[in-house]
Amino acid sequence: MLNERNWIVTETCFDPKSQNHAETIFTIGNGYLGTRGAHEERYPGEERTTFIHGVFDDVPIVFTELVNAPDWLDLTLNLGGEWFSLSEGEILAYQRQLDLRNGLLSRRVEWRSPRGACWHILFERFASLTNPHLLCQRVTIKAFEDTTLEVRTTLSGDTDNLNYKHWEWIGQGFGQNSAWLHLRTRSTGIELGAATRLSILGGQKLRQTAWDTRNAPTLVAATQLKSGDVVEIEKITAFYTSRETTDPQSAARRALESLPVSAWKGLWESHARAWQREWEACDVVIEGDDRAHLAVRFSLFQLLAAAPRQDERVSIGAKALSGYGYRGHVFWDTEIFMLPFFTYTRPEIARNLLSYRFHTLEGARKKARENGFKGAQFAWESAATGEEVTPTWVPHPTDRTRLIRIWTGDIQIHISADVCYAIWQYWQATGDDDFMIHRGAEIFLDVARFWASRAEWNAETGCYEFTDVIGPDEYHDHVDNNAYTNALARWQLLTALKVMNWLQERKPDKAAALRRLLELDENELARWREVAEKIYWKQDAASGLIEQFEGYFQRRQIDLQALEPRTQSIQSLLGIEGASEANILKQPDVVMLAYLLPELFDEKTLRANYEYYNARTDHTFGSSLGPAIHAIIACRVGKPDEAYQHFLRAALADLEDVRGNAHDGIHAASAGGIWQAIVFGFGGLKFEPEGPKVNPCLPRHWRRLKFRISYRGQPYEFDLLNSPAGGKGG
Ligand code: IFM
Repeated sequence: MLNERNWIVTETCFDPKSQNHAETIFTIGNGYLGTRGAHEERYPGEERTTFIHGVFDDVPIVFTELVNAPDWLDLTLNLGGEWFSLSEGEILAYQRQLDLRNGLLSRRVEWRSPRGACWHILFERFASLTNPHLLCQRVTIKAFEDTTLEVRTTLSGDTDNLNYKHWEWIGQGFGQNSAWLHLRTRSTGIELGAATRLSILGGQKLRQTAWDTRNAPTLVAATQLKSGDVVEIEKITAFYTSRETTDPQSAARRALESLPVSAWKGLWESHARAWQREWEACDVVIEGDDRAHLAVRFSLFQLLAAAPRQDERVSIGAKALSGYGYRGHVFWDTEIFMLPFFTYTRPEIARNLLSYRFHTLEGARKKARENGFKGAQFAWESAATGEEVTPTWVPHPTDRTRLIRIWTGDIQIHISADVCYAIWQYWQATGDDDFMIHRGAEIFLDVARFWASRAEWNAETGCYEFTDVIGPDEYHDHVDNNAYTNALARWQLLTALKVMNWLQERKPDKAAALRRLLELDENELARWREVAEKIYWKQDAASGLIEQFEGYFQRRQIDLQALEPRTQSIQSLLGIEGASEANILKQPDVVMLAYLLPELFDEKTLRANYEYYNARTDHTFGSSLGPAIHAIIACRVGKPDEAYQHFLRAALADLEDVRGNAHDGIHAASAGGIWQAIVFGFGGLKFEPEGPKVNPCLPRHWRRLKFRISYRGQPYEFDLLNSPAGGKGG
């Protein structure tokens, strides 16, 4: 059994000012949906939000967004004639806890009402991992006088996305102790069926009624209590959408009808067992650093809670299912930052996430075509169809009369290689030939075709170039020959040729079918090699420095240290233009390349580039994707203390809100990066021909680091003990 140490995230007081941050932290989910940790009763400024994977609808500016589903949390209590609220009366005791072992969110409150009556209330909820359509709530109430209790719950279809409404009403009705609602998204026409059942167990039942308010069917139950009575309220809600079934409304009602009168216990037991199995595959143990240990488990919990287990047509957005940030859009964050965690611990989930890219290939082909290229160009921001959904213009953050042009959707092209990198990594780690044959190869070949058509021949330099791009470092746009993009493009083209050769040998009929489908001939394959071998690449022979893009070394030199202490990013301080003219990076670019393609960096090159770019990166307020990668490379150059500083920036991004933006949702890429920092940084995991090997570089105060992976179908556990002197462990 998993003991309690470093498994529980706790809140000890109710602070309305930080409630949106707390909602993010207390998000629960089951891979089908995610629900922010809003309270059962309502408070001003709250963002009570549930996102269901794949339920997107059109919206101005950001094109499409995940839709806020009907609220399943709503439950108001009338206690002896007074409405329970943390803003009224007196809070005698308060503790909210998220148990990461099983995703149970509980809140224990001792409350004295304005009239002076005392109540003990325990709220509990979980989103079933065994049946992801079921959402469970229980409220246990103890009365200290003879009194009445009334419970109201509304299944409201009137939810919005930050004031934008997506749902239209189709119908509603009532069953035995239950209510149902049938809705449809306005533009995409996705139907949702929701049903909820309310039961009071214990007390002297007085009445149970239903209010047929349009778009807000409400159940009301009342009971009589004696002093000392403990009563349990159980509420189970079911959601289905037309993405899973043709009749979601009946499916939701049937799901409730098949449950016993008291369903919590049975649902809870199978749910808790399912979570235990999840952790058996991936738990990380750190001894000597409780704060980091909890933060790591929190990150893994949030990734697991958002991981689609039954659906291969969805992926995990930049904020997972925990907030409005980036509106549910999928970036390279998934493939490069989150996916390794799944590939090496839950490969079936990694397969689903990669299959999403296969199912959205048509969108990527459309993007390439519309830009005048061949093959498949993946969207920088992707949603249901794979078409580009990056907003083109967004309002200026401080001056509302101005708009800012966002270029990432036009020219941040490295994502197409990143997707292939993740496929390759998955294939190497799992040996899942079936995936490569039926899905991966097609993606690889069509992306190679994109790169070859996008490359521009420069007769003067005798090189193929990629001009006018954005590399990972988004402080600099419209740059030429970004080292990361060029190196990943070369890797992608050469690896696509390897994949083609392998397929020809292993499955000649499939290779022939793909050649026909994509109209690929030998000339085109030969051109891929020619382009790959002549891609622009510049490295200073003496220093080993790789220039991030042409002209980077001439950008205005800024001394980052001289600007400390700061509370803003370099882009906020200098403005968009100012940051672009300067040599400061938002996030690792050459260092990112060193992580993904270590074979390009000998020891001297790695150290030189790490030192150089590390000093010029906006670690604290630049991108949250950066610190975990810097931590890994700091380990590789033998700097565990520096690695630990970087690691903490990533690890505390959500729990301690070090960037001040956790209210928008969790930093899911950073969460995945944290796992990589543990395993590939501090653990020093590498895959040798004989199998996985570690070369640890533990922070001095860590006594022990334990983690598990799965490699080629075999489980491996690494148990690394720090030597008393620190640094290297064994
Ligand atoms: O994908 C990232 C990008 O690297 C930096 N800006 C935020 C995006 C979404 O997380």
